[in-house]
Amino acid sequence: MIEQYGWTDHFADVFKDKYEPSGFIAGRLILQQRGSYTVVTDEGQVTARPTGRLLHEADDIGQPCVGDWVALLMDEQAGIGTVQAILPRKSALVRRAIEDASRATQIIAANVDVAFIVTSLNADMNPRRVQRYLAAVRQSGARPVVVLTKADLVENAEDRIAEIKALDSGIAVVTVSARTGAGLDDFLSHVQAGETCVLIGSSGVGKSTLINTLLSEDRMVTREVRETDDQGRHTTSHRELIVLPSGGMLIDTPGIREVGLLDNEEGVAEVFDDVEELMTQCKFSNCSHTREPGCAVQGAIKSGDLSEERWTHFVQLRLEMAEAKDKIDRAARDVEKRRLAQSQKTYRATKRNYRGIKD
Ligand SMILES: Nc1nc2c(ncn2[C@@H]2O[C@H](COP(=O)(O)OP(=O)(O)OP(=O)(O)O)[C@@H](O)[C@H]2O)c(=O)[nH]1
Ligand SMILES: [Mg+2]
Ligand SMILES: [Zn+2]
Repeated sequence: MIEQYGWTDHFADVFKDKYEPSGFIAGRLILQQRGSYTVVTDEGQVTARPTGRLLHEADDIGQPCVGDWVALLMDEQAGIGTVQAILPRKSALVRRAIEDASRATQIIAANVDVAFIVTSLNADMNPRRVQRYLAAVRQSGARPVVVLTKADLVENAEDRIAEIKALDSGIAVVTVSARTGAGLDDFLSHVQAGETCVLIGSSGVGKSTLINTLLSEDRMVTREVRETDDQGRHTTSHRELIVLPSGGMLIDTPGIREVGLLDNEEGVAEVFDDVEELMTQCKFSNCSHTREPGCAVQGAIKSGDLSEERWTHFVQLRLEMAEAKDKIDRAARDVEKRRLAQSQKTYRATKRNYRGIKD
């Protein structure tokens, strides 16, 4: 059963080693709603909740999210499961809102192979935003594919398609219309059996409609965009993984609310659990992982357990994250400065008025 959901030897090995001995069962989180999850296991679908401990640990790895492989403990009588642990993720779409950089990591989807960046060919299209999504997806090592929807609504799509293609030479761009069925085969060619794909993009671009069309049923709720400004209405509020008849999987997500949220804080980040684990095993706690004796990182590179490439990637990513954080701190300071300046101005003005009255 769970093979259908992308269970691989890799996860099976990890599970057998670490979780099976405790009597846990394996499952994939396929539906995430407020406070409760649906997990598919070999015995069928069960409702599950995370343990308090897991929620507590969520600061570091984020809470269990759609796409996660988890270890469950079943309460057979109640027919409910508790999520005891999250299996190490292969990849994760990470979101951190710019205004709360300190808050816990939020994961949009886990163990994703392909990220479809969905934008409609009419009003929503914004090449700069697509570029930001692309940069973020590229960092992760997940494959980005740009999906241009509502082809039936525009006359001359060619220019717009060219504009997107010009952003990045190797980029895959698919043009579809759920209305006419154009481009659906092209889209499906990117959804390999056994692979997990996620649809991301603004509200109203047609993510859920695309899934319904591929399933030939109204599985997802969809809603008209606002006529006045063509904006979506935030119809989808949960994250859900769907298996297509072809064997590939698609995760539907709620439209991203804030335009430009992706600027520097939202992206698909590869998860480097293994590297982080290694770094805790160095002889010296302040190891710089360059030439110290007993450095577990350099040791693993030498023995071939860790590729030089992956390490460099990790170091780069950490640097970028530090830079992004600096930027946020600077922005916060600027806001504070402006606020101060403003209140001083008000203060001076009141003082003047006060004097004016008195004099
Ligand atoms: N003409 C046309 N309309 C489309 C197409 N695809 C979707 N729509 C319409 O666009 C509107 C919004 O579609 P949804 O699928 O709800 O959009 P969504 O991306 O899931 O939006 P959120 O769930 O809010 O993030 C609906 O009225 C759809 O019928 C298309 O290919 N052509
Ligand atoms: Mg939707
Ligand atoms: Zn080290």
